[in-house]
Amino acid sequence: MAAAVGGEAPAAGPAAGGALWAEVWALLPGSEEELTLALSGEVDGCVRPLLRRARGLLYGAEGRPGGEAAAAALRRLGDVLRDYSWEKLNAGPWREVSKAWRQVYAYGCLFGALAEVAAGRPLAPAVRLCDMGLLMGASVLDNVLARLVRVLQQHLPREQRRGAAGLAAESARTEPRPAPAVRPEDAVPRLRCPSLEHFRDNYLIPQKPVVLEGIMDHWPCMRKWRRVWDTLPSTSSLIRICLLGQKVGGHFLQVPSSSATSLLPLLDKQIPELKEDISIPDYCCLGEGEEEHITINAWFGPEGTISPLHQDPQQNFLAQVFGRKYIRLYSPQDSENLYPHESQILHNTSQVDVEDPDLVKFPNFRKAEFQSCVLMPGQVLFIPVKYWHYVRSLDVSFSVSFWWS
Ligand SMILES: O=C(O)CCC(=O)C(=O)O
Repeated sequence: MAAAVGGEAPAAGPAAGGALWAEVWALLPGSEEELTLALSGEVDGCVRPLLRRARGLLYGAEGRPGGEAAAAALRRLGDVLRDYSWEKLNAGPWREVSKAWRQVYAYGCLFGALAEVAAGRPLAPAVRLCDMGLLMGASVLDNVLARLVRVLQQHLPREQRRGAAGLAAESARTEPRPAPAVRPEDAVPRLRCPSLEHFRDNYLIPQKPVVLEGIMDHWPCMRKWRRVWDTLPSTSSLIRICLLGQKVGGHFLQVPSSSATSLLPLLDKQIPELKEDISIPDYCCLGEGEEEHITINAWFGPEGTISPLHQDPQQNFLAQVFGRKYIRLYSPQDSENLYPHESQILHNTSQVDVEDPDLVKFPNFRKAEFQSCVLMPGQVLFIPVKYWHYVRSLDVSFSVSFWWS
């Protein structure tokens, strides 16, 4: 099989800008054989031939793939690989998605992005593909997507390069929408650094929500939040994170939070530095589960992002790092007034639009009693297991949740 002649970058597309393509090419293995396409597990039989065909197009039959036609074919193969693996990524709970399918998705993004660059197209779509691969895929070729996006970023026009920090600053300039009124009688109680015993006896055992204050003040991320924005590989990562489940109307999740797209494994994969900047709340030691079984998730969103009313099978500490969130809580005892979806996969999600309920369709919703709060930076909300929660970001927001048992 072909290798790049004399170490030169094969001209995957005649339109590819020489310097950029050479930089991109340097990120890839030097020969077709070295790009092993290794996957961590089984995938459907049709996938490996598709991967091999894409790799063949990239390196070409004689070290010089067929220009525009090859780039177009590579692009189509990238689309097919992404579409095919996307189905697998969304077929069930995120934690059950196999790494091999996430690698296939990452390869689909890689081939798609390379095809864009090879064809000399504008770079923003290639950056977006890298971001999607980083978010939803698993690392391939020594995290080539992270390296590729860094190179592409440098070649983006300046106005598209402003970075997530710029986006945050931009949003801070606009007037935030007022928070919904929280009636004192419905407000979730607030406590400052309660003792373990006090929390256990008054909130954990009776399964009552509470907002805890003063327990995350020492987290380095509270000081370094700007770095959090900056560690994202590109502006579009942030946008993609927000768009993953977001409808035009602003709903973040189309699926319950225990399903695929809501659980972004950001802390491990995308911004591992962040994990060092947070701490597991001490109160988790009151649970019976091991610390390594605590699931930590990061939640980004622009103002208006909504997590529809849903429940989760574990206790939750939702820690607000920056931005504010309006949160409504309903007891599991009210479940029948909340009209959960009937399908198995959405049975933990309510059909009711909490802030604009259709009371003709869902008349018993008015019987459901709720508590609410505006979660502020530095506050941690305890959401007991199976407690229904609805969340709307009032600003660009970043929170970390800890699911524990
Ligand atoms: O913050 C959000 O938007 C959702 C959080 C959530 O649903 C959870 O932590 O389980």
